[in-house]
Amino acid sequence: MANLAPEPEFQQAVNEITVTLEPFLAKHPEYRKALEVVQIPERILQFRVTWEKDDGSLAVNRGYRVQFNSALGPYKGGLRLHPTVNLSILKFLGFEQIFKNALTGLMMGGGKGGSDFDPKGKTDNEIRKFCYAFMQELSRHIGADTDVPAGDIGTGGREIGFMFGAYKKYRNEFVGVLTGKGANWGGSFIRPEATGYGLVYYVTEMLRDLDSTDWKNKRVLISGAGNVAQYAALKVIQLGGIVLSLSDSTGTLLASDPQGFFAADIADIAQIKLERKSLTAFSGAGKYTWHEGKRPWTLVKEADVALPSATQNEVSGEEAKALLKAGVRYIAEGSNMGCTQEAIDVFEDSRKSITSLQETKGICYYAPGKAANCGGVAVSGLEMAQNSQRLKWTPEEVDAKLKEIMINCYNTCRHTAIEYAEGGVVPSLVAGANIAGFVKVANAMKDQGDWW
Ligand code: NDP
Ligand code: 8G0
Repeated sequence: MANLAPEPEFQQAVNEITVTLEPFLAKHPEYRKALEVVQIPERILQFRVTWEKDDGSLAVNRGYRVQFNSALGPYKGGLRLHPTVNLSILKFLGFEQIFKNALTGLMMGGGKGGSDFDPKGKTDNEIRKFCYAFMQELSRHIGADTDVPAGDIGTGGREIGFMFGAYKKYRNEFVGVLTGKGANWGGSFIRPEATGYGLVYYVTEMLRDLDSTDWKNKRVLISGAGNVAQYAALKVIQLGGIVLSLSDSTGTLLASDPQGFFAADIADIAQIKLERKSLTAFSGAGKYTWHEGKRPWTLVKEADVALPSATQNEVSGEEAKALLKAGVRYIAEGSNMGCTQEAIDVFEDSRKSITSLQETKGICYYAPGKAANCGGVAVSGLEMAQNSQRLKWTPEEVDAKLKEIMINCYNTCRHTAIEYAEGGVVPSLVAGANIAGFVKVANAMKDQGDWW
């Protein structure tokens, strides 16, 4: 084994795949070669980004694009702008993206990129200068049929607009090279909503399957207050559920009202986040309590569903136990790798412990991000399809396609788990997602001569 720099997040993602693939690999040992090959990115780009601050001084950041796998289509995945960005994080995100994109059923490869640039405390003018400088280099390496980036943490519609404008100037092409574009200049309807809505559609299938129930009066803990969390919360409310919490990197807001969060308050929070401010800037008129520096998972005595939607490793093993104790029966990741391996073990052990569907009390049914949050990239795939045809589908058409993709994804995870993963009355969605995504990609790689 080569002596490589430690990459803890990437190693965590590879380990999870390796362990959950084992039942499949035991039956089909020839695929072990594919697992070895698929772990190495096809290409990694690293570059310098210098940009000018408002006071005229120079700032410099690291820019990256991990072009991980193109067996199923052009590299596809977001751009993260956050001070914690490094190659371990982008490799884990790019690796997960390969299998997630396969699970959408659309033709997209996997990639991820970004920069250690911190949008907080920057002016809109500085953000624009950074985006142009970042795209000056990235524009040489991407293209509508090569690599199609999008937003992610710290990169929303405003940043995608600046990056698209920069690409167009540097390359003199108006093409679908980025997704998450404005709805009036090439973007798809429902792309902003897609990840949060898709997450809720996925959990709808879990609720139906395990308990023949729906969202009505379900008490839902949500972390994060960004794109994914906001739209997940709005969809839960629309379907009759009760949103108990939202959070950010500074703390958690808990609803004091039995009705939970109000949609109008989520709109106010969206505006605060657009201005890159902390949730402490939200007044809430006495309807909420603030828990400084806390995550939501240990703050309530009872809940039914948990939707981590902020960042990786945001649920620890101890917090997973607290969720089980609070009666949480469903956990689905809006964030990528939202749960630590210890947390996944707690949920998966609870699933394995039962022997009949009559005694499912006390289990927590877990859905991994690469399945539950694939709605975002799926609608990005639909945006690419619309761009290629130079036409536009209605919001209703896109929403219907998103729903169908999430239902198919759930069924694929479930059926693959039943076919390959170790028994258990309730299937392992994490094993099902990993096996189904991997087999699809590995087969395409074999056909294309990537392994033999
Ligand atoms: P946003 O930037 O819109 O929001 C991120 C939210 O998470 C903010 O509330 C932010 O808090 C919080 N957060 C970010 N980093 C940390 C951290 N290190 N510790 C605590 N809180 C943190 O991002 P998105 O909503 O787009 O993304 C959220 C997650 O969902 C990410 O894991 C992303 O990869 C994943 N995802 C996103 C998709 C999309 O379409 N956008 C698709 C699929 C997955 P603060 O405001 O204080 O920084
Ligand atoms: O649309 C995308 O390619 C995209 C953007 C942000 C995050 C993700 C993801 O699936 O994690 C995809």
